Amino acid sequence: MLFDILTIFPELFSSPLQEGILRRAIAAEKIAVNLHNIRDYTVDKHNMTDDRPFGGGEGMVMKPEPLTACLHDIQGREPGRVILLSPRGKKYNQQQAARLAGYRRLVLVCGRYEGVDERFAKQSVDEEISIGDYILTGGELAAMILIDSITRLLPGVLGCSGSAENDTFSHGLLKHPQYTRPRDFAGKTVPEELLSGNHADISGYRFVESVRVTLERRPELLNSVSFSREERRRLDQAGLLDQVNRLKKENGSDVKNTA
Ligand code: 9D3
Repeated sequence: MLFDILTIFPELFSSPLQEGILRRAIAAEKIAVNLHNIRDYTVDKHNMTDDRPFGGGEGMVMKPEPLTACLHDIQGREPGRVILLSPRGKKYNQQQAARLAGYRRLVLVCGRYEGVDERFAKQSVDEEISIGDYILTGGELAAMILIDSITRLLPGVLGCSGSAENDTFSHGLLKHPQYTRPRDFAGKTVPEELLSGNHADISGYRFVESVRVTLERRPELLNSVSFSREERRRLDQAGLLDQVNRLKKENGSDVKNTA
């Protein structure tokens, strides 16, 4: 998969791409990341990438010509999906990461200042994406988050196969807590169920703890989850079933329980 990044700060991308899984994905040619400095495509003698907004107001707007010239220069026979990172975009999630992982080439346009000229967005951008409801200083870190979340979904990128599948959001619950050695850490011990070696007990314990943490931190996720008879029995035993049922009733859950 090929990522092209249009930015006025290409250096921002260097260290995140030089460590860990992304570094290995690049070395193994699972992905390539080409950085393009928008300033190299400016048309005036001061190399201006931004200008004042028509109609007045705060801040600056990115000029359309350098962005268009940069796109024109790089696109060639495989233009790629052009994505503008923008606080006005559609909110990003795991489902969108999976969708974008299906493209062969993504062109990520990083805005700065108050945004880009709307004529560039209309003419050249396929979709606008926001990574969430908080304010960044520009699109670069958002683009990096797309690269990171998409790359780990590509075949052969994660060493241990299936570890992408086996994550939070694939079951719709938050993950259960994890423990490793030592068995006693500063007087705090590991839950007995995990030491039992009994796989039914271990998975039952983990299931209950997943529901417990989801109820506490992300109760809205439970609306999209359905529980089997056996799961409801486990939740009842842990004293969580009434709470789960009440929540689903209140919110008119999307999903009915099975069996
Ligand atoms: C005063 C209105 N602001 C919009 C909320 C202006 C503004 C703030 C921050 C315009 C651009 C930016 C820079 N942000 C991004 O480029 C950005 C972003 C973000 O701020 N939050 C979440 N996702 C993204 S993707 C790109």
